[in-house]
Amino acid sequence: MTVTRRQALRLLGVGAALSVSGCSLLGRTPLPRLLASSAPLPTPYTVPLPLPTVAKPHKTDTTTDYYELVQRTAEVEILPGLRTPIWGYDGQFPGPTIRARSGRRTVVRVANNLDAPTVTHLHGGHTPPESDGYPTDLVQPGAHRDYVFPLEQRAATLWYHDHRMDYTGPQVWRGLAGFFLIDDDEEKALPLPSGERDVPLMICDRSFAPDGTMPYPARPDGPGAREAFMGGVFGDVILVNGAPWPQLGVDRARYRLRFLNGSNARTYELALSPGGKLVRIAGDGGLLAAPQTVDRIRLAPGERVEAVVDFAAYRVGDHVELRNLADEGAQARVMRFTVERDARDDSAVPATLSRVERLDPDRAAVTRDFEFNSGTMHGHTGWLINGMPFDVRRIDARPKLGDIEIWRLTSDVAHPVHLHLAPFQVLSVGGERPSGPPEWKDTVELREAQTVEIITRFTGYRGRYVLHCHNLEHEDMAMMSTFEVV
Ligand SMILES: [Cu+2]
Repeated sequence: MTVTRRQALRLLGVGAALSVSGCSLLGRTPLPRLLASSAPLPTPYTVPLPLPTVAKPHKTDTTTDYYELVQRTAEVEILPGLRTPIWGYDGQFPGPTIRARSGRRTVVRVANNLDAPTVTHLHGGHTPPESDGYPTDLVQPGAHRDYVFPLEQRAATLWYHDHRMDYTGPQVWRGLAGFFLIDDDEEKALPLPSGERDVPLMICDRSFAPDGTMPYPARPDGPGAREAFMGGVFGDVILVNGAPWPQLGVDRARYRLRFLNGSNARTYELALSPGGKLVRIAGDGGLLAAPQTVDRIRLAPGERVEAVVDFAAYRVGDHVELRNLADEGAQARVMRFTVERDARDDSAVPATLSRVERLDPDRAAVTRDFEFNSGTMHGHTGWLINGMPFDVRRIDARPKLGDIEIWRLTSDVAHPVHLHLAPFQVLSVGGERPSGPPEWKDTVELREAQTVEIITRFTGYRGRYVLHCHNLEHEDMAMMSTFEVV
């Protein structure tokens, strides 16, 4: 990987700033601040995998389903025998799963019973601007807001989570996140595993104090303290659907696993042990054109991948571990499946899943550059886009409704970049075209000192949206930019 002189100088500049807190970049990703748990932790693979409850609409009519979620504090048992205070949609972590239908309007009333303002964003939603969760569209304590989702989009695994300006990291850490699954006729017609064999898996890391609380580091307001946040906040316990290193008993049959990386900052590289195939069928933006058999899946914060695993490849009694190859020790463990019984399986993974249009770069109206770098803001170090911190008074791009555009994203260190409103396709990574057919995404990982070109078409709605880093501490440290579709 080549690092330009400019990038090298920039990295050295950051290194100098970080040396204040005893860290040094030396051209590498900033050292993560791993919060060590001091609570007693369970033996991995002893806690059963919980499944989030499925929300029920309180009203439906010919066009619309109406839901209501109440954001409130609750105490839940995450570590056996300890009570952990959380902030949750309906007091749950993860929040209730919303199962919605493509093209069917879905209205979610979010009532805020917390003592802090919130913002809710439907990640992956093709949503009008007033319901997209712009970071300053606050719902104050005691108030509520109706988020209207037309869902004129294909089937996909989406999720909703807090998006409050400067506070998304701590508010998601406390539990404000849940699944939002969209289906459609095309997907329903496929013989993919369904029902109990369609399993959403929200993976995130947290740390625990002896009393069971999940402390988030104090806000880094002073110089020095802020630098400790530069890499993002990392926990040492891997949770799946809110349970530490859980285990799930499975049939000898195919399962559709919907992986979501709901971590603040941690990237995973998922693989099965003692080996096994993952058949990728969908990404952030729904079904791929054709399944791809892989032996590992990399997942940066905010990204989703759906994979089918056929547990008939194992014997009854076998344990199949889901490992994280990106880490070692306890953080290399994610969860474990235990193959419990033979069972009938009528599912299949068809050779053709969907049709995915390829956006043509020759039709792009404009190419824009966005550089994701650290820099100085308000006298201390922060994360910037094109040298500027997030400022709600500034619009950084004005794409025209209906236009295709190429956005060239360049990083200093690794950043998972998320674009609201417009799903995109990756055109190139480090100058190379990705192999395989195009797929729709909404979050893409920029590795260290890398340029990724994405191509997108702005459809549906005019208005103000954001592009930002989905490392939530980077986002809170101003790595966000407003664009307005005109
Ligand atoms: Cu970042």
